[in-house]
Amino acid sequence: MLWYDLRAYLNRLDESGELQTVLGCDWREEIGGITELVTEERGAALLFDEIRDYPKGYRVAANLFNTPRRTATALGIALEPSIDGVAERFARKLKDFRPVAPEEVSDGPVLENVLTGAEVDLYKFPTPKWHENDGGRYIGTGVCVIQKDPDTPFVNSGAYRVAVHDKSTCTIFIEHGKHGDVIRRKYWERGEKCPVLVSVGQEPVLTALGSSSIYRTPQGVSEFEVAGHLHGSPYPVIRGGVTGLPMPATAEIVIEGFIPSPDGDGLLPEGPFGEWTGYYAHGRRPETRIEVQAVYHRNDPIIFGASPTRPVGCDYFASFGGDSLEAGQRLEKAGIPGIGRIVALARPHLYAVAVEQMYRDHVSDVIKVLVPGGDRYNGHQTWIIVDDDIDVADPREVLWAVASRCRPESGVQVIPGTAVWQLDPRIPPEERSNPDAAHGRASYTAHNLVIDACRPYDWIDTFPPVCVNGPDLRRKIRAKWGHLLSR
Ligand SMILES: Cc1cc2nc3c(=O)[nH]c(=O)nc-3n(C[C@H](O)[C@H](O)[C@H](O)COP(=O)(O)O)c2cc1C
Ligand SMILES: [Mn+2]
Repeated sequence: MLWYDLRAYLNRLDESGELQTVLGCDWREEIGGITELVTEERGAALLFDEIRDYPKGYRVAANLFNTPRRTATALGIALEPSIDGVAERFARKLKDFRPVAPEEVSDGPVLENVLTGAEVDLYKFPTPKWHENDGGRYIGTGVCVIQKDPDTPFVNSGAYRVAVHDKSTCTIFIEHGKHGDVIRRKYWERGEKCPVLVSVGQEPVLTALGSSSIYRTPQGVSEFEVAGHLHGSPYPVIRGGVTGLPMPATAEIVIEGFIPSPDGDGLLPEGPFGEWTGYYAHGRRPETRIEVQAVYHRNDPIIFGASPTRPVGCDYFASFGGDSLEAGQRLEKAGIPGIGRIVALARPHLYAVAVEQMYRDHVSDVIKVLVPGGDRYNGHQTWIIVDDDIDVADPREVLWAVASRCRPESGVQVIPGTAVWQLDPRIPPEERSNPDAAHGRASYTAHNLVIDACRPYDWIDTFPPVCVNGPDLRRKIRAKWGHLLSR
C-alpha cells in the first residue's frame, strides 16, 4: 500500500516540514477559523491537539491535500520531472485500471475501541463547528460513507456530509442520484433501513476517491477496487459487527448504523453547512438520519476534516482530475482529436478547455461532446474553449483569450439541460426541493454557458499574430539574462 493509514501520510507531511501542530484550540470557532485562514493562504497542513473539552490525543487534521504537490504525494504520483505533468501521469495510471478486490482481515487498529449500545456517544470526539454559521458539528466532511447494493456485490464509498445530531444520531445529506442515494432507495423500496458505515479519517487514496475530486468512479465499480489499483495491493477491510459492511482496517473512527426511509419520522432538520461552491445554498431543511448502533475508533483518534473555504484557489484536492479528467475521457472516447488540458478554473463548474484546431467544425464537435444537456447533478456549467497556445491553468491567459478572440455574436451559446443538484446557488428558492421517498428531488433546468474563445478556423492563418517573441529567442534571452528574471 502507498499509505498504511492517515498517520503515515501525516508523518510524511511532518518530515517535509509541511505539518503544523496547533495546541489548545476551541472546537466551536477556532479550529474552523484557523483552517479557513491558513487554507486561503495555501499554508501548512494542520493537526489540532489538546482541544478544549477533550482529552489530549483526540485530534483533528485539516488542510491536508490542498496544494498540487500534496495531492500528488497523497496519490503516489511522481513529482518529477515536473509538477505540470502530474495530471497526465495520473490519467495514465487510471487508464491501466484493473479492479483489485479488497481483502478481508480479522483485526486492525480501528478495533482498538468498540462502543455499542448505550456506550455509543458521538460527542466523545472533538468534532469542530467548521464555519461560524454552520447549523451543527460536522464529523463527516472528507468521509467515506460505505454502503452495499442489496442486489449485487457492489460496495460504494462516497463523501456525503454527516452532522452529529445527538449521542447516537447523525444526519446525512446525499444528493439525489448519487451512488449512495441509489443504494439506499433500494432498501427503502423493500421496506428496509439502509445499512451504512461512515469512516472518518482514512488513508488519502480512498479519501480522494470517495469525493470524486480526482476521479469519478462509475456506478457499479467500487472505490475500494480503484483504491486497490492505485495502492498496488488489495485494500484491507474489516466487517462491521452490526451491518457486515467492510470498513478500512486502519480508519481512525467508523460509525455504523442504518438510514431509515424519509417516510414517517425519517427526516431531521439539517444544515446549513458551508458548501464547496462557497455558499450556503442548501440552508436548513429536512434530510435523512443515521441511527448509530456502534462506533469503532483507534486510540487517540484523528478526525479528518475537509471544510470548504472560499473556493478561489482553495480546492480540497488540487483539481487536476475529477470532472476535468472525465470530460477529457469523454472527448477521447468520441474520437475528438487535438484536445489539450482541461482545467476547472472556478467553482462550481467553470472549465477551460484547450484545443488545437484541425478542421472547420472542430470546436463545435468539442462542444457537442462536452455539453450533453443530459440529466446531471452539476447544475449550471460554464465551458471556455481556447486555442492550445493558451495556458488554461492561468486564468489571466484564459480571460485574455475571451477578451481578444471570442466574437460575441457567434462565440457565445446557452444550451439547456436538466439537473437535480441541490447546491447550485442559482436555483430559485421555490425550485429547491426537499427529499421525498417516492419521487426523489425535483429536477430543474440547468444551462451550459459555452464561450468559444478560439480564433476563427476559416481565417486562422491571417488572424493577427500574437506579439511575443518566438520560443527560440525567448530561450536564448532566458539563458543569457536569466538572472534578471524570477522564474
Ligand atoms: C468534502 C466533500 C464533501 C461532500 N459532501 C457531499 C454531500 O454532503 N452530499 C453529496 O451528495 N455529495 C457530497 N460531496 C460530493 C460527493 O462526494 C461526490 O459526488 C462523490 O462522487 C459521491 O460518491 P458517489 O459517486 O459514489 O455517489 C462531497 C465532496 C467532498 C469533497
Ligand atoms: Mn461511487
